[in-house]
Amino acid sequence: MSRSLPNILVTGTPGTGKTTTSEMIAEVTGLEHVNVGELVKQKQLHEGYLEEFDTHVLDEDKLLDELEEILKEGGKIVDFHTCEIFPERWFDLVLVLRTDTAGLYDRMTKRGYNKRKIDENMECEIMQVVLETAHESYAPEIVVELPSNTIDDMESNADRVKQWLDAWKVNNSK
Ligand code: DAT
Repeated sequence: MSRSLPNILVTGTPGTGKTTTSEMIAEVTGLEHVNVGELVKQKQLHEGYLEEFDTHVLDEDKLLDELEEILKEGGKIVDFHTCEIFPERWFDLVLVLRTDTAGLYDRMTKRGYNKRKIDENMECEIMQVVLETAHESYAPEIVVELPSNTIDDMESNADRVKQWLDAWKVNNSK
């Protein structure tokens, strides 16, 4: 797919900082943040809510159709905890945010997640599930693991993306 601006996927276990980081990247790069979790709720791209897991059951077909339209012109930062459902061709860069367990536990407790959800997400982060899934789903050279423990980390991650974008523009200018 040829785009005048790249699309970036920001993924990671819930609580690792996808939304906050995506907003900061949007601020420094001018790219547009697409919060997939919010989009799913707003546009009802789900088949209902599962109380037990405190989550919506995705309607993947609907979600992919909606996102295909949004992403086709490029310039989007897509923020979602699941990364394997998207076509590989959509993204030019895939960032996997990582947070140390103590910090992640605190963030999820502050959010009021139930114990089950906290345990699941802690295990997900410890077992590097999202990182491994990203490596299985995308070309190795576009997958980048980034620490997201502190505000400094977040700022330096956003700066890195800005530099990457500047290089992308040079390499893709006609
Ligand atoms: P996610 O979108 O991955 O679920 P979030 O962006 O909503 O995560 O962040 C969850 C909470 O953690 C929020 O209160 C902001 C805080 N946070 C996120 N990234 C951080 C970082 N790198 N340093 C400190 N706090 C961070």
